[in-house]
Amino acid sequence: MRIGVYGGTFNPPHLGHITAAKAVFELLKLDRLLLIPAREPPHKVLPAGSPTAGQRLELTRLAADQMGLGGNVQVLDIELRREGKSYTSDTLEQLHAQYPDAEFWLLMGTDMFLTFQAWRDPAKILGLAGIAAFGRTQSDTRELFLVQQDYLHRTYPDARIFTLTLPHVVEISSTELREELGRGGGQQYLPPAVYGYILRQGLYGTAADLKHLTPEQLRPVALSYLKHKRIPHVLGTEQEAVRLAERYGADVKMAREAALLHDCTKKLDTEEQLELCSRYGVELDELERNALKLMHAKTGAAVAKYVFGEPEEVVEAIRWHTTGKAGMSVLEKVLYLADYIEPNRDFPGVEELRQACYRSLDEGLLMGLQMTADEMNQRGNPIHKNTLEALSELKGKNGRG
Ligand code: DGI
Ligand code: FE
Ligand code: FE
Repeated sequence: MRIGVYGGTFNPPHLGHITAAKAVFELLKLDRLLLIPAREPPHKVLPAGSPTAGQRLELTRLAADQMGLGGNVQVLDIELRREGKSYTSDTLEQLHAQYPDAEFWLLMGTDMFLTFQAWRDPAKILGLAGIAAFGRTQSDTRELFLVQQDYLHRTYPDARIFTLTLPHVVEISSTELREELGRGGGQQYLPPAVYGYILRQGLYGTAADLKHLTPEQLRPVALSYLKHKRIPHVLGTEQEAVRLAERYGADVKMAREAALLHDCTKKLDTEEQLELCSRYGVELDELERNALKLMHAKTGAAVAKYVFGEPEEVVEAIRWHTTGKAGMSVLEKVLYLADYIEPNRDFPGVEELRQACYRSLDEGLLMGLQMTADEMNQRGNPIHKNTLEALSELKGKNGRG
């Protein structure tokens, strides 16, 4: 197994790191990539006011998730947990013990490569891993790299060194990026979810008021709560909710905010859901306590209310987006159906459901609720009483009309 090891302070992880790591992953045909945030970099001190270790870990996890390599990229906290300076030689020793048969490649940019002989234990490092050094320009890679590569080969005859030019790698210095973030910029150098997490936590001098975000700020913040694969769904729901709100006269701003936040707790496990319930006083009924998939609507509503100060209409729309209920408002129906028919949804019958939604909101709602009930029956899952009440209310209306 070929494993890439990419260490750094990741303060913050940005598109420069991500594009380089992805390119090396492809070029070296790696099986796995390990991103390892350093606790204390050996060659510099972390600037004052840097995020905590836990925040840098989370930032790196969000960045890793954005690489689209699935489980092939992992973020390890082994350096964050080890006391003192983070030496690569120690880390590689630890990894080698864990994966004795793996072939390790150490990823590094120009600056690190050119100073490699000054690292602690270069001989030990080169015994445990090859170096994959990447430069951003031809001149970096050809001239400077050749001299250094020659030197290392003469000094460490068994060294494996692979140098690559990655012309499409974004040129960014973390120092400048941090300064730009403090001035309200920098967004273009970061994956949206990483930027959103920075805003959410107020890192690097960003001082966004979470209770009064513009849609342009709320969008990345909302994405920072999601797993990579759910991002298109939430953006699709936003689009669809805005469209339905315009058509049926719901408040467009509220529809947008409800859609962006509706699944913000979806990735949490049962224990984390229950923790939010006790923090925000969310009450669950018996079925909800036993169905993880039903909890996220309730906890998502609480986060929208207490973290983002959303108005009650938005909070309620999120609260009922999974089960529906009798007596739904137009905004609640809009979110329920936008979630169901957004452009990325692709299940048998979705086209009929879309057409029904654009003929009449209640016709769509009835069809959607019925589809959920049928599917629950097929899978042998209990149907929530709110869903049943919503259904019988709509059927009653239809019967009378
Ligand atoms: O969060 P999304 O996946 O975007 O969509 P959602 O919030 O509508 O959640 C759908 C999931 O919730 C789906 O896996 C089925 C589950 N669900 C919806 N209604 C019921 C339900 N599960 C049970 N047990 N009972 C229900 O009435
Ligand atoms: Fe949901
Ligand atoms: Fe959803």
